[in-house]
Amino acid sequence: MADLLLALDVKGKAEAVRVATACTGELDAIKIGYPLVLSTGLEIVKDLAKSEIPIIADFKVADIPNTNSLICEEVFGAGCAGIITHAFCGSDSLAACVDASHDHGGVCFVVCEMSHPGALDFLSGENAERMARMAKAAGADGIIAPATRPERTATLRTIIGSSMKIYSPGVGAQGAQPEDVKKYVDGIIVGRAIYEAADPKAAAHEFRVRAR
Ligand code: O7E
Repeated sequence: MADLLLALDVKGKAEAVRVATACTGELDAIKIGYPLVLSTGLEIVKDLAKSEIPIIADFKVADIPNTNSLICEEVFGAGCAGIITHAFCGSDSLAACVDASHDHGGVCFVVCEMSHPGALDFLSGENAERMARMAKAAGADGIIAPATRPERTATLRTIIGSSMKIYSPGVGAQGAQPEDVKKYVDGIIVGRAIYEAADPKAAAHEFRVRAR
């Protein structure tokens, strides 16, 4: 049984609020990232907060420890409940992000293996497994692992155990189905298949039911 996270990669406040409002009652969290925040500013977090579900900032943080901490301050100061970081900058950068998140009462998720074909160049295999171990050692709240490669997500689950969460993108537009991964993960991340649907609420409802 997995939660449903909407990847709200639309542009502008009006469209973001339209989709989020349409999906009221069908989502467990909303993930915002560069496409939306660069078009609206971080104030969009306050507008989306009316939906009363957690807002997770997908900034795939990847910098030196001090910069990562400063990014976390802004994200949590704006009202986000969580942040998503990369791990490939190393254990000190990752620790800074995890610690700053916890200092602000938030959660930190770590990208380990990505969902797209190009992930096989670097962000997969042994590298992903090392990053999953690093995420666990850093005290992260969870990892990101691909719905498009469920067998890899299953492997990463064995590394992190059951005390950390896995959120999994790739369902819908990238071809994966909720049924492919729901037994390995705590949440599926769905973007285009919901926000581009003629009826986003109906689409969200169907994904939520299928993820259960
Ligand atoms: O393909 P869509 O439209 O369903 O959108 C998927 C979303 O998940 C989109 O925001 C993309 O940036 C994100 N994502 C992936 O698609 N693949 C990954 O490997 C990782 C992410 C992601 O969200 O990383 C942090 C969670």
